[in-house]
Amino acid sequence: QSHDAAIVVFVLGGPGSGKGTQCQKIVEHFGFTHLGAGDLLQAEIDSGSENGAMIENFKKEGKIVPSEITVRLLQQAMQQSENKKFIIDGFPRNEENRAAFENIVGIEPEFVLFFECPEEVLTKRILNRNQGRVDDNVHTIPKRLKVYFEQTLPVIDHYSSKGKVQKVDAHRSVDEVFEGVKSIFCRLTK
Ligand code: UP5
Repeated sequence: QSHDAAIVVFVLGGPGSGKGTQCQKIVEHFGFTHLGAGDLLQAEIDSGSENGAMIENFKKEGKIVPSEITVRLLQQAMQQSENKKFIIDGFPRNEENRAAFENIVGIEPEFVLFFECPEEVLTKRILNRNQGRVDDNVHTIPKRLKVYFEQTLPVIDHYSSKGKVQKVDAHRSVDEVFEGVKSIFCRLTK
């Protein structure tokens, strides 16, 4: 199955900025298929695959899993889907991720949805979540934030320089954030 006609939107923002929460609402309202890079990696851990233990160690340390693994999972999920419209959440997290996706999958995003949120709010949200994630603790959160600032913000800058970034203030209620998201999707995906 060819993906020449696939539409991809990347969703980026710090850990806890609300990417997953908003992606669920985008699926309901705009008929996209949601591919959470972190969710696909977690499914690999849960399946007990040979890479699972290695992936879990990266996650515990807040480090970015080697691109070939994540890109392969994303590509498989896209090929298995009937849909041609994808929101890819939490990816690309560094320049290497970005280059690997462009080289292997060969698709440029329509645009990049970027959730901006103060660091203290991110930390509070993650600590409040309390769902037993291996990386939601005071040891890993600062590492996740550091990786985000040092490695993911440059990816956002890259797309910004191409005029592709749609920024949303994520420090508001879920519904208020979605109002912003909705107007962007109405404008750019019709
Ligand atoms: N919440 C959400 N919106 C809110 C709002 N507006 N007001 C108040 N509360 C709000 O939300 C986080 C929490 O905040 C929830 O409790 C929610 O109810 C509340 P969520 O929607 O889950 O935010 P999200 O941005 O998705 O947060 P998450 O922690 O999942 O983001 P991460 O980017 O850290 O997680 P991800 O799963 O993408 O990655 C985890 C790890 O996997 C990475 O650290 C890395 O080790 C690895 N990874 C890779 O190596 N490569 C990849 O490509 C992807 C992941």
